[in-house]
Amino acid sequence: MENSQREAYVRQAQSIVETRSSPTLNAAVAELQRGIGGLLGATPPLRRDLSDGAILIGTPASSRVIAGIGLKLDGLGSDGFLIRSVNLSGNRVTVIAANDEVGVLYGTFAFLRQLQTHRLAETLNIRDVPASRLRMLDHWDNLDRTVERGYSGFSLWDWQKLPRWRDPRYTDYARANASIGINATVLTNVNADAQVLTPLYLAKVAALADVFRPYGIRVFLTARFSAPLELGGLKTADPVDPKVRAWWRAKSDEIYRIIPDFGGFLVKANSEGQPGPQDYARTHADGANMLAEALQPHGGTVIWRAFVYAAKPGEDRAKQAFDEFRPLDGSFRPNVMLQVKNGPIDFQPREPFHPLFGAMPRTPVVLEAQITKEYLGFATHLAFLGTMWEEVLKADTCRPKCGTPVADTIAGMAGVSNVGTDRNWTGSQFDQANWYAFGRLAWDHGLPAREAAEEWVRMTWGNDPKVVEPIVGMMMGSRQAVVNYMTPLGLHHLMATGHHYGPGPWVNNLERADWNPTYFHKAAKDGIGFDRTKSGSDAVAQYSPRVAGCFSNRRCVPDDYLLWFHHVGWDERMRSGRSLWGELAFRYDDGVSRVQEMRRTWRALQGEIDAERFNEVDAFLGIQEAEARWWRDASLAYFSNVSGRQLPEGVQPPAHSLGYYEALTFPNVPGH
Ligand code: BDP
Repeated sequence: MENSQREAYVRQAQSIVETRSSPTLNAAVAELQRGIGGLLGATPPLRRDLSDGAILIGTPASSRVIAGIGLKLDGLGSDGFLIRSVNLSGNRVTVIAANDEVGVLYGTFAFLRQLQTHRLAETLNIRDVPASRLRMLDHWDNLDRTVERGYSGFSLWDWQKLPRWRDPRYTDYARANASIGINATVLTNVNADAQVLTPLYLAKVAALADVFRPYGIRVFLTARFSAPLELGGLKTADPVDPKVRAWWRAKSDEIYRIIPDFGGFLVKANSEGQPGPQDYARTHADGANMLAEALQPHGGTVIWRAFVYAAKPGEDRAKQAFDEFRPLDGSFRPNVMLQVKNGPIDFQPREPFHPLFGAMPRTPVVLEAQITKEYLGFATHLAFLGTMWEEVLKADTCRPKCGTPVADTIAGMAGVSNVGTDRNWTGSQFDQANWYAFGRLAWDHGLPAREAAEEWVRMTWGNDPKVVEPIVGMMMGSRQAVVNYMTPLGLHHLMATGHHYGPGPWVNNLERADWNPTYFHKAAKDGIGFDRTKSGSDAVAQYSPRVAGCFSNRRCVPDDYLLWFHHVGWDERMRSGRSLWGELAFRYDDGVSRVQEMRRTWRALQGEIDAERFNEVDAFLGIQEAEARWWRDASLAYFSNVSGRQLPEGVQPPAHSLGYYEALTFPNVPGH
């Protein structure tokens, strides 16, 4: 930072005035002191009285000055905040004010962000209110500390040492989350273990809740639907059985005695082996409402997942959640939310938006995104997901009318966490950006992904344009690179079995037909792609007529979704003028080239970035390039074989035979 700028900032940060101490306000003061001290080299002291250059923080209840200066706090809710430069008895003061203390904490982090990104204006006039009330991380953490789809070490929650030992990382985790507005955390895996609901574990959960509370983060747990059998010794978990209902009521009462601000339960039911109400011929609404009734007296929420498998055999996988839940709209209790994945299949590199968005007007819907990169090459592949989430948030549902983007249909966002015990928290330097961008977009659904990327780059790698521009550029193109080398043109679910590491387009031997890559791509002699129009599964009909009309129409459907919705002949012409086969090969090549380009861009930054992080990213990009080639080569070898076509002219042949790729095994990759 230039000296003149630093001096100007120091003048705006001379002291901190907090007139009432509380855990949350104290946390805000500590952030300001640490942040300003670290960034400007001068730690502002905490004072009782205002003087020039003071930062006054608080709520109308905590500060008489804030109550008296006529700030317009209505409309800010509990989480929104104002940051204002004001003149108070001749002193220039920065006020960070909110209705609730947590809003003050959010404002504090916003102030620090401005400072750290060198964008702090001399006269501040910021008003910020979150778009959604629920901004949540879902941990897929098991009680043995393994993490399902975790690529960053073990679970942070050290159950054995809790509740007595509160690892300082719990506080840092809460700080990081609060800095981006995350206000809820589900500690346990959706593939749930009922043990977490026992007194032994609840005491441990309570200790975590205590650490998180000052940072505005409420704790949720996953509830295993069969817990009344496993813990309560009942003979059934049938949601209409009075004993079962009484068990859940007593369990909720017990939890709230220990954790008074407990958030509620997240439930995966009747999906991938998880028990649920359908085991007793009841509906998802029966199950959710039973839990909701138990939580309701305490203000808790049930978050019910829509990621289910339909009972109807043979139904298109993409249609199952909609068919199950759409008819239930209006039958959930008010404290039930429905958590819907961004797309109708399963966290693929690209999916069209889930047709349930906008289709459940009487149910609060939470958008579920996957921050951990299960289907995007794990932690070593650089894929900035802000662009993916921006794409889905902006998608026009045309429900109830066109001009209604997904963002306007949701009541919250949940991100499957990528956080673990690795020193860098997320398994790679760049995966921190996905945690960051998730929080920022959950707070502000309209925030451009580029802006989230730039903020993060400035705070992580530096403010020099020599660094900012190339890195933001890499990030912005990175997800499309992955799409192109894995699943171009709307292809999906081509990953190898179980662990989902690497290509497996040939796999056709799984227990359920709709787990097989061959089911999803339907490649054959005549062409490739899943016909989801009227002539096929008619999944398009789940969208509003306008959206369905476009997706069904070859002239309207974007290339990005072509093979998601259509079965297309290998020789058919594409918008580019190439044949489909030519276009596929072109895209696979393009995916690899984009990674090579990222590598070159990164290499050119040598010397601008500390050696340790530079080398790690450089090595990871090397892994990504090799694996992008592997994806490209294996996919082209396979599709060339099923189509019976030679590679298009000028396309480099795969390094190995198809048999070679099919025979590869990976005993060492993280699995479930
Ligand atoms: C799939 C994952 C699986 C999860 C499941 C889910 O492969 O591990 O349990 O999603 O979301 O993508 O429940």
